[in-house]
Amino acid sequence: MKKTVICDLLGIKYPIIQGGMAWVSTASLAAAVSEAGGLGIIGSGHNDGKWVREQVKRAREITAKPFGVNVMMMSPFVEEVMQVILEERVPVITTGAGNPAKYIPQLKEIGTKVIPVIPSVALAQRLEKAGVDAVVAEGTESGGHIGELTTMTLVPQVVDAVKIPVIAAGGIADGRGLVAAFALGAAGVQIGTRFMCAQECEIHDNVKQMVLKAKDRDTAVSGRTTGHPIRCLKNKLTKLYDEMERRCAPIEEMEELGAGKLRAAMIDGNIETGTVACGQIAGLIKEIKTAEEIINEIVAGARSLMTTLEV
Ligand code: TUI
Repeated sequence: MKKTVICDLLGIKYPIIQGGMAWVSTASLAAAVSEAGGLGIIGSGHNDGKWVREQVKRAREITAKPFGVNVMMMSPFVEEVMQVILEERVPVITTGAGNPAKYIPQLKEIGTKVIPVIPSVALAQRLEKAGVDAVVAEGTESGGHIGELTTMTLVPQVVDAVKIPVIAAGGIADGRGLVAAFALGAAGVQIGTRFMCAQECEIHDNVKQMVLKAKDRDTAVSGRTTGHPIRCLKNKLTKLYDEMERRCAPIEEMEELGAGKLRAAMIDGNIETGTVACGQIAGLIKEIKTAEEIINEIVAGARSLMTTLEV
């Protein structure tokens, strides 16, 4: 498999990063992905510093390989999560839903690589100036909190606008997606939805089965009117959001409705009334496999495609 600058930067075998999904990417999944040669990421979501420290310790019991933590910048616990990352000397962080610029100097001081997830060229350029090591350019095909541009349009524009490595995300789940990302100029991929169906992923089985059953048009975006759009599998909750958006319900009412719903889906298995954050590529995922099988399949698929295409 093609070694890229991302492999050297992060000390990994394959340029495959697992998305740091709130309530989904616990130590079990992250460590399994890292063991298999990718970069596993613990998704801190709205969890506190204590939870993050426990997950980091659990991951270190399973693997000696590098792994990262995703920091959700809208979380009320950002400060303490960053503190734990510094104390535990986590080698890599990704960030979502905001701008991590003010934390960069401290993180760089201890050698932590900082890789923000960005939805636009302007933010990629701003963060390059602030000193980040790479960016994840995430298209609107992704699950969870999303931007507007597609992966196909965002990735090459970011690649042309910055000098740091760009990792493509959004709509990628197999070897074809990895090769397509290389063709767009990316040095690697971040994959979320596919890893929801990894054996080591600790989410409720109801969610895994819902992803396996999903077809191409089964996701919906809720909350465009609130300024925090989120892509999920369609269910009773997304229908309720649609109805609220049509009648221009107050933003506070919609945000209140969303509170605690991601946990309700991912942990408790409430797939009709919870937030089943999921990307548009769900329709491609047909089986539960181990993280190692998923990574090996992506790498083998990309390898044979690159030979056929002579790239
Ligand atoms: O962060 C994500 N995806 C997420 S976070 C999440 S947790 C959640 N839980 C309940 C409701 C809502 C969210 C679920 N999924 N992806 C990375 C991402 N970051 N996508 C878009 C962005 C982004 C958006 C704006 C990054 C930066 C940004 O800029 C803000 C600024 O300060 O300029």
